Amino acid sequence: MKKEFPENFLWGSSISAYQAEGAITEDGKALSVADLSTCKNGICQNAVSSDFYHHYKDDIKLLAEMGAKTFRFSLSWPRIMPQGEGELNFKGIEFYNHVLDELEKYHITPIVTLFHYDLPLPLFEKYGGWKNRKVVDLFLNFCKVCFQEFGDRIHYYLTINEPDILLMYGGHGLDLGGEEDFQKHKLIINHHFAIAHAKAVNLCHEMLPKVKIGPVFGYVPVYPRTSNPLDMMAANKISDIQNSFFQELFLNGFYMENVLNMYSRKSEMPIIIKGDMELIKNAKSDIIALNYYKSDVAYSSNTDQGYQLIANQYTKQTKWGWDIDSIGIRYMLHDVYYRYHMPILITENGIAEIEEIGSDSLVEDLYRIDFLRSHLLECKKAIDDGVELIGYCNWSYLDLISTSHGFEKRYGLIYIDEKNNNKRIPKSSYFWYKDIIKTNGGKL
Ligand code: BGP
Repeated sequence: MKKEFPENFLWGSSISAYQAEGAITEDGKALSVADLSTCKNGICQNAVSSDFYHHYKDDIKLLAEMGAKTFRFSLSWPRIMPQGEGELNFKGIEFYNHVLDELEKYHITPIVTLFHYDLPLPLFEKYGGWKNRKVVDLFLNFCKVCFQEFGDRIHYYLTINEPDILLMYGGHGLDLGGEEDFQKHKLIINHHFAIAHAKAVNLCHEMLPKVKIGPVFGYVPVYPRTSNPLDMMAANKISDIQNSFFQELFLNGFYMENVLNMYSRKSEMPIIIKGDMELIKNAKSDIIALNYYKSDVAYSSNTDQGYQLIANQYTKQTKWGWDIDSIGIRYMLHDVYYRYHMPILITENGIAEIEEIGSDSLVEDLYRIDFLRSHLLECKKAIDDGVELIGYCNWSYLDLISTSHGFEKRYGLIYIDEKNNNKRIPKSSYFWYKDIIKTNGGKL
């Protein structure tokens, strides 16, 4: 018999603090490095962003009306601890307690990321950011405060959002010291992420034994262009670099030497102190969170070493050149589940467009419905194949600041009309998703 979505499947939607909250210097919050990186040509859209900080009650009400079972958001370190260390900002803590109150009111399970790119700026100014091992301990202090303050009101914690994408593409304030500095230190930064992750997992298990915690990867499947064995090797190599390297490190405490070698010309090697690898290996995550947007195609430029990416002739692309590949999500689920055998949460999946409200005050985002439907159908097939997928959150719940293109690149189920006091306008996809949740995927 075909397996369906389980009855307690966590249907939900996702945002992150710096991309949605706004209020970047309000009620005691300090700036984060991410706040600076999204300011372009002097325009800081993130100062207001989707203004979730002031609209959270209405937003969560709409979320409940959609039937959501879960909400994935992140805690802003500089809102809770403005200097990144030392004094707490009680207004910040109060804000997240209010968010949790609203979620509890509607029986919505919180899934919370502890670090979604927004390192407090003072920690960059004082210590140079994540390249300094001291920041690992400061992050752990921040986690301790969160575990103390919010405890098991939060059912799932995620440690660091997409260390893989951060390392591969930089930005998000990691490069405030300049591109060269980032390239040089990227493996050191990544090692610090892995230690920070492991310590947060252990601390969570110690302080909150009932709560689940795990990493978040941004997984990009890589296909070979042809059946030429060299193309397959090229695809494997790129997948090792952008996927396996991180999963093996964070989940198994193992460094893939082929990838380290590849970096060795441009980057310093990670500084591994005695006990580090045991620490990472022994910190057992409970869940794996995966973000999925697209796949890539690789080919070999005819030597065993050279490899490149090329457009996929079988898929369409988004305006921003990302391959739209629903089967890729099933490929990812199989690959990760049958390698690590742990429950999986999809914490991001979605498509962006440049959108405006129609004259009838509607946003008919049929392409988003197509995208979400086709991806969810593949998730269902993966469940039928035995993958333990326990939840799915689309990216994003609200229109918010894209990491690369500000408000121009919209992902939300809800349109934010920034010209009209940030009015919330549910798009067609909101109502479609509501029906899907109501029927537990039956209407896909
Ligand atoms: C992921 C990030 C999100 C989100 C998404 C879309 O990597 O976790 O924060 O922004 O990508 O990317 P973009 O905003 O660049 O389109």
